[in-house]
Amino acid sequence: MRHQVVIIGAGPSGLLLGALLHQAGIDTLILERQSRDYVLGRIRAGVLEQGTVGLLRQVGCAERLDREGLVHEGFALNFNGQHLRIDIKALTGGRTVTVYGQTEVTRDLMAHRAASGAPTIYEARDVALHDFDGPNPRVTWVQDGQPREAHCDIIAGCDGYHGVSRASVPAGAIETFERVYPFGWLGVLADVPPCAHELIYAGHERGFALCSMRSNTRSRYYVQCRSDDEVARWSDDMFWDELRQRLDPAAAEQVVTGPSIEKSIAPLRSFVAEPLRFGRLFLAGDAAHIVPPTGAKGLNLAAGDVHYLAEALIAFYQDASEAALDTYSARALDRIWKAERFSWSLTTLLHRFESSTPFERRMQDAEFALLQSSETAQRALAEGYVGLPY
Ligand code: RFL
Ligand code: PHB
Repeated sequence: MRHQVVIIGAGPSGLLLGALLHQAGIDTLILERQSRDYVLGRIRAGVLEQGTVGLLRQVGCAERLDREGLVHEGFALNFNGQHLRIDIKALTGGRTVTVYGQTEVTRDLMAHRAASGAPTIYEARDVALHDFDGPNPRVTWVQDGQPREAHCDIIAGCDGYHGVSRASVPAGAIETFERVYPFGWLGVLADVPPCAHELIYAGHERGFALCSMRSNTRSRYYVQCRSDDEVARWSDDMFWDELRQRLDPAAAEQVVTGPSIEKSIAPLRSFVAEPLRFGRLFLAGDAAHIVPPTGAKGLNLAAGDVHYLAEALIAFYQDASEAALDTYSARALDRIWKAERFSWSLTTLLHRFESSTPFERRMQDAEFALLQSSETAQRALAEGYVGLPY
């Protein structure tokens, strides 16, 4: 079996890369460890930057997104009961974000790939990467109990934080940077109307809370919890009580409660691996970096990486030159580090750190006060939120 590019992972990074390369006539194989249903069962991101929406349109995979996605022109910050709306559209010269779940993006990309006839193998076990330090890499895996092998020119590691791609790089060739936050997010999905038309990010003595949504009838809420917390400890009633306590009274009053249809805890982490290229292996998306979800950057950063990587691979095949491949890592990392800074700073502003000193709490207060009084500070926040251009 031979393919030009073997992509490891059928999350948003792998599927979007597959779509961009297919459009350019480049033949790809996607290998995914999980089943299709398992991948679609993970509830994750909800906010898409314009650049991400643009890429989905470019590959012809935005029909439902354009119909069902909710365009947001602003979001709210609640800070110890004070309310501040960030008018992202006015502050960024007309840019907006779109609320459309990662599950739906993935579902649309899966259907698009199936219709294109390009191959995806789900439940590919024991995926292993070989010989990527030379021009003829190979990938092996086990399918229905049988060993399989594919030869290729390029391996794209789009297999998330726990994937095999980054783990296959010799330790001396890679440098990693990491901060693990001492808390997580407990998320609840419920078929109730959202408490507000726009997202609310709340910083409170009791901890952070976020009011988000998937549609006008489905809400997604989060509260900061202990990192060692367990979902089983949280009844729905406890969750709704805790959420309302952390919001300003006007927002709390609007919260419509109902049975949760999903409840999970996500740890918070900042992580970057450098570089993103190892011979003929390229990392993209969560395989290369993690941001805490506070800035809604993870999926959008993945889309940015994939944009740069697709451009470089298309140039590689068109010009028979590695020049564009040589610059992928530096181009992507420049944008990645800025998004890391943004996500870290919003996380630091809005969460309660048990270890924080009185001085550090006053710094959080001062940061919020600056946002309240300075349009320049608001603009910097809005620019980070809508995402940097590619
Ligand atoms: P994924 O989605 O993890 O997909 C990787 C895929 O690779 C497969 N895989 C393997 N396949 C073959 N062999 C192996 N050995 C393999 N190991 C793993 C996995 O099964 C999987 O299918 O990574 P990708 O594609 O890079 O996409 C990244 C995004 O999923 C992630 O950044 C976002 O979900 C982060 N995120 C958010 N991002 C946003 O842009 N906006 C948001 O609003 C937002 N909210 C969130 C989030 C992440 C969250 N959690 C749960 C971490 C909210 C939460 C709660
Ligand atoms: C979500 O809707 O899941 C969501 C929205 C914004 C974030 C993180 C998660 O910053």
